[in-house]
Amino acid sequence: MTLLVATASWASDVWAERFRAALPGRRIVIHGEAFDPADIAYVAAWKQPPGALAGLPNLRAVFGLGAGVDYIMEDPDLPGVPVVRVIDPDLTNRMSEYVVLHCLAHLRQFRRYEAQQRAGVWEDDRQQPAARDVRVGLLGLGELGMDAGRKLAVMGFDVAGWSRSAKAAEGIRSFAGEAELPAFLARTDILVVLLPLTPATEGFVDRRLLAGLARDGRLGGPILINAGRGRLQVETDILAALDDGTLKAATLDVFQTEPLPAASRLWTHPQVTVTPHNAAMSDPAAVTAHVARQIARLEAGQTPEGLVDRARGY
Ligand code: NDP
Ligand code: OXD
Repeated sequence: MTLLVATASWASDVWAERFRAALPGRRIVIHGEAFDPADIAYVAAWKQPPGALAGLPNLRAVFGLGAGVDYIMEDPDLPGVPVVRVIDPDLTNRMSEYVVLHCLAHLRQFRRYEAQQRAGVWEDDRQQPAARDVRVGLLGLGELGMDAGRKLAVMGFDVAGWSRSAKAAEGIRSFAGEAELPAFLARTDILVVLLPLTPATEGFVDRRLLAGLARDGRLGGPILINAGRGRLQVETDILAALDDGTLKAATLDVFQTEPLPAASRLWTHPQVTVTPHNAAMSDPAAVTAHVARQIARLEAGQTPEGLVDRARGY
């Protein structure tokens, strides 16, 4: 039962070595090497090269090497086998670190004081709100949104989340479905986007959605943090919203085109923080161990953890 590592953008050899350690006795091959397609039972993919999923007659499952699997679901060669994504505490913790860091950075005006230090300015307006005064809204209350929400609540933020189905979580107010979206947005000072990219969510973060955010908050205007996927957002709308004050600031980890093109105004906009799609890195040791556990479950006739619902696309 051979596993094929197929990634166009991550170091295939590093992942193959980790898979050899996590799956002793299995053959691990890399896309581009010579192998018999009939031997491949599993593919481990991150942004796989075109055609990597085609012509594998004995394929049993495709494993995404991250939490989001949009690039697998959009692959025209994806056969009708189970698709399994990463659900792992290591990745979840990393995302929560990112979300809490950037919510606190906006709350505590980190960039303002950094600029003041560079200019040698000692100035404090004595207007610093507390976390309890700031309403964070998580757009997507799944594995990552829920953990980040709990940790934000521990910091004192007033936390709510929006998802397809209603949730019961202590310290997080749940909003669900289209009907409750306007009320959710209207009580949100910091919007944290942690939706998956699907046909239903593409372009969701647009001008209309941003215009629905709270105007009466303590941060001087609403703030956007997107750590989900770039194609959830309409970047021209975000820039227009920043320019006309609909948005006060944005922290973006993901972009419609990655790497973010040099000509994008997001690089230089004074109210934008850019990070290079690394809010929650996939750690090879943690992720290969997760894949090995799910292969054991599949081969024991059990449902793997992280099985993607093909109809919903996440
Ligand atoms: P989950 O599938 O666990 O959660 C997704 C959430 O989005 C769920 O709450 C789901 O609702 C909600 N949702 C999905 N579609 C809709 C819709 N049409 N309307 C309303 N709610 C919707 O995913 P994770 O939390 O594990 O991951 C979220 C995303 O984060 C990933 O798909 C990936 O794109 C991104 N990511 C980014 C990383 C980075 O480094 N920047 C790292 C890891 C992930 P419900 O609960 O009702 O199903
Ligand atoms: C993921 C990512 O989906 O890193 O895990 O973007």
